[in-house]
Amino acid sequence: MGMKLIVGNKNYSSWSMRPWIAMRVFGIDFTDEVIPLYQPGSREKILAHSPSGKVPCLIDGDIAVWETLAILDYLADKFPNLPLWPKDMKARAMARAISSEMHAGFAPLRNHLPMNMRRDPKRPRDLTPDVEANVERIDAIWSGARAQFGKDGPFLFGAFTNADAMYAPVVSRFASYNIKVGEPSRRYMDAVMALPAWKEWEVAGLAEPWIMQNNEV
Ligand SMILES: N[C@@H](CCC(=O)N[C@@H](CS)C(=O)NCC(=O)O)C(=O)O
Repeated sequence: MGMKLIVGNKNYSSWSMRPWIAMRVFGIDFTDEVIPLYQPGSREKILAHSPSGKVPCLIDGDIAVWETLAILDYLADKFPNLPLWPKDMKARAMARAISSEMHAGFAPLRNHLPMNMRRDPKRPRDLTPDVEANVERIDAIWSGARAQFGKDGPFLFGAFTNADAMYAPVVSRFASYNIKVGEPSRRYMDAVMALPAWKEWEVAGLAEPWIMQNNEV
């Protein structure tokens, strides 16, 4: 039986987008199952697969992997010939560090600018100092990786890696809330949003019927 990725609503579930886009970009065969979040019965449906009660969760036969970074590492272990992490040690160290920084951090940005691909970017949104500090740090991460490691392609380490997957929902948020970043980061965002896998996720998200409370369009 093939692998299955349990995800939340594609319009809103930033964590779900990360392993999904990595698997698509790397051509890994899988199916997905969307569990709409925060509906009656959502929690039970998620708990049937994921003991943490959170999505994403990858099901590979009798193995279940939850937590986004653990899923990305599982895929790197399962497919050692795919460059899910950069091969070069220095680039790989940075890719893992910035991915961990994303996984553990940026709470103000995540709380203040929730992913919502339907949002009209022309609607203004004031940023708090905490959010501005997060934006500055991410702009520095993106432009720094691009300058140091990005010469062989448009992504953080040239070719697409798990680090790009970790930041893909941030690209979505920056686009949806019209967040200003420097030119190298802007070009990086354009490259991520031009991926066929991005488009596929976005089309599916925009077509979903579920609307969250406090949804802004
Ligand atoms: N640390 C987790 C975070 C996962 C997470 O917060 N997922 C959200 C959706 S984006 C979720 O499952 N929410 C449902 C709930 O909390 O009931 C990871 O890395 O995967």
